[in-house]
Amino acid sequence: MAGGGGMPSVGGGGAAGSGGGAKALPEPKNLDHCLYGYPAHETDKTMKSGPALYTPKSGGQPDTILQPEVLQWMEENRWTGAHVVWHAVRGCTSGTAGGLLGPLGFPNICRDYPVLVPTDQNCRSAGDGYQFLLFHRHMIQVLKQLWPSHAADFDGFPKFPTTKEELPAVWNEKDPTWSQTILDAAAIGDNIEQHLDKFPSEGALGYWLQCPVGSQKPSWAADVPYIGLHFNLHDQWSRGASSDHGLNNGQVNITNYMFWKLHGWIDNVWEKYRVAKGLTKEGSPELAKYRQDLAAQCREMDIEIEILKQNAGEGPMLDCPPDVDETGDFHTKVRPLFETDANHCSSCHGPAQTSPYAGLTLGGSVSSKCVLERLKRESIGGGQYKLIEPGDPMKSWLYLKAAGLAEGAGCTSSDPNKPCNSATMPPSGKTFTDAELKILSDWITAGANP
Ligand SMILES: [Cu+2]
Repeated sequence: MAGGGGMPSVGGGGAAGSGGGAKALPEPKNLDHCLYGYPAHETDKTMKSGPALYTPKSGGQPDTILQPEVLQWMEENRWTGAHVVWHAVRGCTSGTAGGLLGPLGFPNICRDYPVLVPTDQNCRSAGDGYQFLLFHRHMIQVLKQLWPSHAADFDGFPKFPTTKEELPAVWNEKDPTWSQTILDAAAIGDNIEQHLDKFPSEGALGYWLQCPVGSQKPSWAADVPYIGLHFNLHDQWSRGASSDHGLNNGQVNITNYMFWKLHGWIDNVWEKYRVAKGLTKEGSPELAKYRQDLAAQCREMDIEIEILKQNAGEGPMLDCPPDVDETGDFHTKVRPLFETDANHCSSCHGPAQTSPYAGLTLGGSVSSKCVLERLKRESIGGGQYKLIEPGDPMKSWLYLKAAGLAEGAGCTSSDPNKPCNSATMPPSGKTFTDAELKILSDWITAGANP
C-alpha cells in the first residue's frame, strides 16, 4: 500500500467487502501471468500486422481497428468490459460510475464489490494518475506478450504526431489539427527529461496527461499548460459514425487501433520520466515497488474479468452463434424489425464485442433464441417495466420505447445506477412504422412466443 499508488487489497481473493450485503470476490485465475507474462498466442505467426479497417454499417469513412484475432481474444477475455469496470470503480464515490456501467447492463459494481473501489477516484489525485499509467501499461504489455511479432502495433507514436506522415495510412489525408496549448503541452511530453521539475511524482505526470479536462487544477500544475492530452488525442481520431469501435466510445474504444497508438505515446512519456528520474535501476526499491504496483493492476483486472464472467448473463452475449435452422414468429417476423436500415437497433444493441447497450441484444451475430431469452427479464432504464411483458404491449418497455410512448408511461426507479431513460429509441427518433409496431404489439399480445 505504498503512497501515491494506494491500491485496494484485491489480491487476496474470496474476501468479502466491508459493506453490508457485499458479494464475495471471485477467486482470480491464472495469477501467474501477472508476474511472468503470457506466452505468445497461437495466431502470432499468422496474424496480419497494422490496423484492420472497419466500415460502420451506417456508412461513412472506415475506422482503424485491431486485427480480428486480437478482437476475438479481447472478447473471450472480457477485456472491453473489464476496461469499463476499471474506469467505473474509480467513479463510485466521485459519482461518475453509473454512466459507464449503465450501457454495459451490468450489476451495481460499486454496491456489490466495495473492496474494488479505490480511494483514488478518477482525476481526483496523483494516486489515480499513477494507477492510470500502470493499468494501461499492463494492457499494452499483455498484448505485446501475446503477439510479439506485432509488438510494433501496440507501440505508441514515437512523438506527439503533428503531421499526417506520422499516422497510419487511413488517417493521413490531412495533418492533425491542434491548438497552441495542446502543442505546448505535447512539447513538454516529448521532452519530458527537461521538465522533470514540473512533475513531483509519476502520479502527478499521469494525472496531467490523463485528466485536466473538467478537473481541478492541482497546485503543482501552476506552470504547465493544463489541457488533458489524453482526451485531446482521443478526440482527434474519433469517427462518430463508427461507434461500434469508436475511439470516443468508452465501452469499446480499446478495440480501436489508435487507442494503442495514443496510450502508447503516453506510456513512452512516462517511461522517459522514469528513466530520467532514476526509477528503473535493477535492484532498487523504486523498481521493486513499481513491479508490485503493476502486478496489482493486473490482479485487479483479472478480478474484474472474473466478475464479468460470473455475470455473463447480463454482459456481452458470447455463446450464442446464429442458428441457421431457426424458425418461428419471433425469428421470422419480429427480430427482423430490429435490423432494418431505418431501425438498425443492433448497431448499439449487438452481441459480444460491441458491448450491448443497456444489456440488451436485439440482433447481430447471435441466435434468435438467445435474443428472446434476454428480452424476458428486467429492463435497464425502464424502472418497474420489464422489456417484454407477455400479453401486454403497454407494459412492455421495449414496445413503449419503440412506439415513442415511454415518456408518458410513468417509469420510476429507485436504483441510481439504473435511472429511467424514457427517450424514444432509436435515438434518431421514432423510426418504427405503424405496420412494424403492430407486428411487435400483436406478437407481445399473443404471448411473446418463439
Ligand atoms: Cu482507459
